[in-house]
Amino acid sequence: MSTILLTGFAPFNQETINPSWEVVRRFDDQKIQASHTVKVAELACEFGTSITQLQQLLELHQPEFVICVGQAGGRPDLSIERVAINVDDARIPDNGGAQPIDQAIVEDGPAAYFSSLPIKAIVQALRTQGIPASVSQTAGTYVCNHIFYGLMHYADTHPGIKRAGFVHIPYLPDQACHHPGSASMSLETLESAFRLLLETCLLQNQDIRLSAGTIC
Ligand code: PCA
Repeated sequence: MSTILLTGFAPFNQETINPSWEVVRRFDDQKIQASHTVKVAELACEFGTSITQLQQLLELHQPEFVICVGQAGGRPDLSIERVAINVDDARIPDNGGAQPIDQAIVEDGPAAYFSSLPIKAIVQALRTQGIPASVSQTAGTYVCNHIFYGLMHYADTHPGIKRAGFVHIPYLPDQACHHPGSASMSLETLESAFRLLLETCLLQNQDIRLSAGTIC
């Protein structure tokens, strides 16, 4: 039995819940395709600490697939992130009070890493089931991009991880009530989305050709 590691984040920026942990925790010890077991964990919304926690989890579980998930309040759909960049630039302090500005995540690391998830196949699979999803060209420069870069750097320097990437998700409806005008997605829809996403990762050896770019 191989392992899939799925992580969510602790609440931040005055929220009392983080939808990423709310959905991820539902998968604890679940089987996907009868070949993989899911392990879940909640990461601190803190620069540095979150990467240390993730590295410990990667060493403990030796997963084949790793998907980190975070909240992107205001985004309307599941954002399948394409690229992690080697910079921290925090608009607000993290949960530990740190606010790095223009700081490299890995000194002398590459400028960026691409996700190794089949991002286009995931978008297509979700849309086919009526779940809004898109490829996102930026995971921001806060703790989510930080963990995404830390994950991809680890995968690049340690053999064994087959595929790894990051997904941003919208607010839950309860949260959106406090942010009038913001989009939201129910926990049930998110749960269906992640089941489909995990199955797609296991079944899809190569990504598909699908236009998912943007024009500024
Ligand atoms: N979202 C933040 C950090 C934690 C989370 O869930 C982000 O997008 O960087």
